[in-house]
Amino acid sequence: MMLDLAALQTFVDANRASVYQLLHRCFVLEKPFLLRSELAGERNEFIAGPGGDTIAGSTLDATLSVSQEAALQAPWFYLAVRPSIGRWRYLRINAETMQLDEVSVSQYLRFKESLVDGPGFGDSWPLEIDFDPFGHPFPRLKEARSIGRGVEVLNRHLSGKLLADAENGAHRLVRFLSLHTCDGQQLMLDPGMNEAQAVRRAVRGALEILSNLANDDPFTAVATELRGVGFEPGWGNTVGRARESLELLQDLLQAPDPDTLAKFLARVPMVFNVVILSPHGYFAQSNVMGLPDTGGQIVYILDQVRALEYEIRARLSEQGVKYEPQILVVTRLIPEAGNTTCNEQLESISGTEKARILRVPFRTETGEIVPEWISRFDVWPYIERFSLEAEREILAELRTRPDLVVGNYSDGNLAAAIIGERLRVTKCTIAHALEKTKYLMSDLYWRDNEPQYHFSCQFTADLIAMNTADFVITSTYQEIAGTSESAGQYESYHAYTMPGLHRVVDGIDVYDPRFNIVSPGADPEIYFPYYETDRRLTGLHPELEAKLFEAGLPGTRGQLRGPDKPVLFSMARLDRVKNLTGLAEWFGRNSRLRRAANLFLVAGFVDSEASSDDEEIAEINRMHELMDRYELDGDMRWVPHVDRVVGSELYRFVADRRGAFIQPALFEAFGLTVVEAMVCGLPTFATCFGGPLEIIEHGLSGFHIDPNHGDRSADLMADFFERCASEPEHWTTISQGGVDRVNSRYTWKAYAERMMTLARIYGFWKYMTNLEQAETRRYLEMLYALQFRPQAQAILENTD
Ligand code: UDP
Ligand code: LCN
Repeated sequence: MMLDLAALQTFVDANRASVYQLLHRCFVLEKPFLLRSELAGERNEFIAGPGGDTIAGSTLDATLSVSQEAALQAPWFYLAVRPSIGRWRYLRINAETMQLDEVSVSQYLRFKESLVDGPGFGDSWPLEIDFDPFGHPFPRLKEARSIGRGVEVLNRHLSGKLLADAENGAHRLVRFLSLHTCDGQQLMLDPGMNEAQAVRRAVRGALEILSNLANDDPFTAVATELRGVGFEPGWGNTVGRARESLELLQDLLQAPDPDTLAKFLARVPMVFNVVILSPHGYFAQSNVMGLPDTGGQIVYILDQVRALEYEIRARLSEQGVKYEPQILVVTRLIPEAGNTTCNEQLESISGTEKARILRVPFRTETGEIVPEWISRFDVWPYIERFSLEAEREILAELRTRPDLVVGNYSDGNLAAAIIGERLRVTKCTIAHALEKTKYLMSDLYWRDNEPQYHFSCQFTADLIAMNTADFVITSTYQEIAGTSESAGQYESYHAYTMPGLHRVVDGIDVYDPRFNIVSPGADPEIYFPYYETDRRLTGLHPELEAKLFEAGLPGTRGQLRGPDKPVLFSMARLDRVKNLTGLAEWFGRNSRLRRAANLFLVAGFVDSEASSDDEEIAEINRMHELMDRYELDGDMRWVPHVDRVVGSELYRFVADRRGAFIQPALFEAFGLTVVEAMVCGLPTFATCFGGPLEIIEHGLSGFHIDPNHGDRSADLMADFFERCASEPEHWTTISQGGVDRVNSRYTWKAYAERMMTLARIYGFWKYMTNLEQAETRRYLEMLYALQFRPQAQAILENTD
């Protein structure tokens, strides 16, 4: 939408009475802030009343419809307007004078601060964080539809520049090719060959040598002869591949274009060793699922490692380089680790040749090892020391520098920023779930949450990590830039204020080409459709039968009265945001759904004594209350968390009974259970807030539900079960739709190929553009030292 201020002012002037009434209606609510939905509610009611038709369809109405927030205190009415994805403008209207102005982001945030802290406060001079003046090394994307495809835009733009600077560009490309070594062996080009003209000649010579041989002859047959003209191994494992690679270089040295460049870089051996950081939670391969802070991120990383190792090894083999890639997942060593392996320093990762988990402890200021698990919200005082110790351990373990450092979640991303900067390697961050958007106004009212959540540290760490990364991987588009109606998770870091701490006026730009969507998948060895009967884990069926139906099974609650009914299944950690208690309530209230299906929950613990997590304990107690209140024991079964192999067969076991999966979260960043259930052929209902909005095509491969309208969602599920009872093929259509959707869009194979492409291309451009952003680095260091570190330190001081 175009925002035309002059037209808006003209409309306001011509309709002063109606506009005043509308503003007045909002003022009398006596709320300092109105969210988009609240603003829409007020607008709708006003429009339905007398005088409302003057506003309906007007330019003011259009502006209100794209406003994300209003901040108000009579006579001032401020609006945060989002005319299109990732673009923001700020307006204010004075209800006495009816004067309308555009204000800067800084003024808008200052007004918000004054509403939180009282008049006068907003006039003080807080730290304003602004990344805009540093200039951008890479061009910004122009179109919202390009967001999340940064690498393509970047590659196109920079290849153009390389072409424009022909001889110098070619020269740098040649230098780049002579940088590659592996295990002390020179690869690609002899470092003595640093003139583009000489390389052009040599390529011609090399192609002539190769022309006498068959395509599938091994490269080793010509290795000595090629070395004589300056070419080292790495061009291909066969004569045919080496020829193709040399021809691509020949084309690039003549006229670089983005496609040829991407194809050529895919052939250059650049990534051998990868470090993946994930400090918090219990990181291990078994007995950890369902423990606090231990969920999808662990599953994601373990699957990612297997896929990446396979991909890197396959590439190196095609490139003719004999090297076993090393991937290290670096996490926290927890001495008091219960029945997990989190107290072991090293653990090999199953399904890989050489990948391993390396555990490094958290230490106190005096160097003692912290023995117990620590919530992800309390890790901040330990991360710096952890990172420095991890860096030493990584170098000792790999016996070389990694080529890529990948951070996960806010703490891992900060550690990756610290280690990656010190080692000067390509850095990638993966948020998994940014806490900022999970809690309403978590920035503005940060002080209320500080004792429990320490967002002052977390959001600052996020800003530092995002701005340090060479590239950012997200699972979905909406994670970056939301939808036309709602802002994205990353977008929420663009401008916000934490009164008394800092005011961010340009924290991150979603049009930055660093952002790339690379969606995860579900391990095909574990998650496959229910109808692949040969692969089914039938040995587990008696156990699953007992989980669902056995009376009095210890640690469970509920005994299903109608065991033949289809099962509505949900499985998640028992966090508040997962909303399993909300689901129990919708189910309890909806007699049609209760008649049509039984509810089966796999979540946390049934016995609150077994949990050490406050939020989980509160949810356990609430679940019991709801089961009592709605007398759910005959229609609902609740069992504690299970491991993922059991979980996978459960999806299929429920599919055998023509059931469905429901993911009712208030917000879900991605939602691995959603793709797992779908690819197992279990029709899936999932929240419309977050990743599932993109994963599922409503009505084709599953259904979206709105967790804020539980009754409506329960009706939708009841409709589905009733329809399937009379029309069984409806179940099969949705089930197959889910399988097809995941297979076409969410696979680890595609993930690994794409991630390695990104690592190569960003690594290449980092070198080619000589991207030493010294000013930004210094600014980030200052933010770290002057703001993050004291806030982190304060956590320890406040708990002493
Ligand atoms: N999971 C599991 N057992 C449980 C609960 C969950 O194995 O009792 C697994 C589930 O199969 C999925 C992951 O934990 O692989 C949860 O990931 P998701 O992205 O759905 O949510 P997160 O926990 O990361 O918020
Ligand atoms: C964290 C979450 O909350 C989930 O939505 C994701 O699926 C998971 O991480 C893996 O990225």
